[in-house]
Amino acid sequence: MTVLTVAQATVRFLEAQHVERDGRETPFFAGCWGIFGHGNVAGVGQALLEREQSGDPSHLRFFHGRNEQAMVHAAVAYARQRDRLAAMAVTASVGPGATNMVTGAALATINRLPVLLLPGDTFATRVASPVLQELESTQAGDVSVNDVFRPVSVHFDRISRPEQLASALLHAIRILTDPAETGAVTLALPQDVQAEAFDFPEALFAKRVWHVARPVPEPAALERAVAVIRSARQPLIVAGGGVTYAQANDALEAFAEATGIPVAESQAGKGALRYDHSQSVGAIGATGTSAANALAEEADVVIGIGTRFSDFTTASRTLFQNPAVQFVNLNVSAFDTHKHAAVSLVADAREGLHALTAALDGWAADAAHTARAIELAREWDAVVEKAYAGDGAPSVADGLAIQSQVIGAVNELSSPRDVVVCAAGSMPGDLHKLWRTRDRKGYHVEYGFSCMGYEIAGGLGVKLATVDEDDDREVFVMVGDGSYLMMNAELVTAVAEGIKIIVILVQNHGYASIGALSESLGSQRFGTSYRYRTASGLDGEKLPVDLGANAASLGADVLAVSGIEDFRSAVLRAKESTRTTVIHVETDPLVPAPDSPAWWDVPVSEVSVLPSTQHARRTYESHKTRQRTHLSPATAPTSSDERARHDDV
Ligand SMILES: Cc1ncc(C[n+]2csc(CCOP(=O)(O)OP(=O)(O)O)c2C)c(N)n1
Ligand SMILES: [Mg+2]
Repeated sequence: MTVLTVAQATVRFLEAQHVERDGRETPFFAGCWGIFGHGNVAGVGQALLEREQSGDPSHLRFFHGRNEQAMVHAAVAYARQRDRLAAMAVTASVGPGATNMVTGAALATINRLPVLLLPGDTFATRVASPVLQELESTQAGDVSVNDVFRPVSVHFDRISRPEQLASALLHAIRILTDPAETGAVTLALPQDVQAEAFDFPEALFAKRVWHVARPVPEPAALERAVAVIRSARQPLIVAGGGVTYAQANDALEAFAEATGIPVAESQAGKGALRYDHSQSVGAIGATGTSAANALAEEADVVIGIGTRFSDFTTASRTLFQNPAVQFVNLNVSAFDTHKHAAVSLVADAREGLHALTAALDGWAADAAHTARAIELAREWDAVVEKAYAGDGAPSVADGLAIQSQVIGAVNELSSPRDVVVCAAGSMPGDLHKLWRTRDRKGYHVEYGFSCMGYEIAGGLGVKLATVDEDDDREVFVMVGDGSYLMMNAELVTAVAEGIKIIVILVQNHGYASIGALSESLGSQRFGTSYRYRTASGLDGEKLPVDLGANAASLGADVLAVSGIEDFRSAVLRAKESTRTTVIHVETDPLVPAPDSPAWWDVPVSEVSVLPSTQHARRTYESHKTRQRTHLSPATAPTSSDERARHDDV
């Protein structure tokens, strides 16, 4: 037996966890982020210190973040870059330190990315209640602020007795390492229990290897899927993040080439296939390419692979307009395979693709269909070329760059394996349709939660992962001024850790994204730009904010540029540097990227005194008529069957 505190036991246990997939074994926990307060300083904090001073090279590394939410972002980005085969823990104090992590927890769970959250909790004994930062609930004696983690965690537990720890830890790691279940796992640790000693069985700390499953498809399910695919005349693949997490990119390419089926990509799936593969039709949905969206409109069979089919991917269910469309969904989670009444193929993406390729041997989509897809993709690439060059854009205010030129310059000046990181604002949509992804890990846009403030912290997590894997990639963080203002403090952490990221800070004095959305919905860009208040509202001059000076004050190198040529040389200088560098560039918020011929459902007021809103409501109602339910159960057709399916409305 080993006498340790609950916190010491937790840290020792985390150090001993490993994962194995495809015969490759690695430690699962790459470190623990933390900010200390009275709820964790003498518990988890002491345990981390003790291990750091032990001289043991396998001790759990400690990373000191500046904001709890940002620490979770960094941890989640790390796990994504490592294809979920490694993760991080995050410790926070009681009260605000803990609740600051809630947004990060939701982001992790929605994006299906593992993170272990260890919020401090108030005394289990309650001897001195209420302690500083304790919520006193008249409704229940056993509630603390940490109960808000329950809906946003895939698993929540509170360790109120040391005896509970062993089974709770094992359960936590099982879920974190299960591709079908993973997300945020929260173990709330009351401050007194963290410091309490207990005689733990030694076996708890033995090296443990968790085998990350690659479930194979059930033969009957495979047969059903194959029958539907064989009946297809205009099939389309929608690749999601699951393709990359399963490292199924080569299997996808082989499947696409064997069958001639074009491949479209969701945000998380971008990079599933290189942009210059002839069958890659790029982004799909509300921010999709004209190629992917035209094929989606006509598709009779849609093969979703590792995708959640979010509203951005389906253009709020207006994208797939063929009345006979049916879906075949390959996913490791049955929760996703059943969406759109699909034929369900529960399996690891790589295993599933291998099985489909073998079972469809000798079958291919109509050659004319593949040829059309290739032609449509070429047409879109010409649009990208023009957008990168700024051709055909409306006239731009003096000296300002256009966002699509900025994206083009970063794409052209970065190496194929470099990583672009983004999360919210107008850039995720522009990147989705315009970024030329040349490597399966080259595109990291968090668009499950699209959380403003993820960018810099996420970039730091990605870069840490590349350093740990000895994988020489530059990380380009694309961040708008709005997101930057929300959360920039991890620049300090990047400087402290000597971790280099390149931050492209796009200043357009407010929200280009929500501004354009607001205008399209009849709300006249109200409250979307950063201006002085005047008698008529927030419509005065631009504010004298200098975000470059702000970044410099945090210890980053800053290159303030004007115009696109200046920007290009700054990117080259930033690449040469070994230090975290922020390139501050001003762009014109009123010049949009090439349009996506797709809609996004954002409801407009049904009644209003404003003519702009009344007009937008009429447009909204006409779009609503195109929304589909996709409820008809998928069935393989009989030979003479020209099925009329009745999905609509
Ligand atoms: C935390 C959070 N709050 C609000 C939103 C809604 N939202 C999405 S984009 C955006 C504006 C982003 O502004 P900026 O970073 O400057 O990017 P731009 O739109 O100018 O490209 C807002 C408020 C969000 N996604 N996340
Ligand atoms: Mg902005």
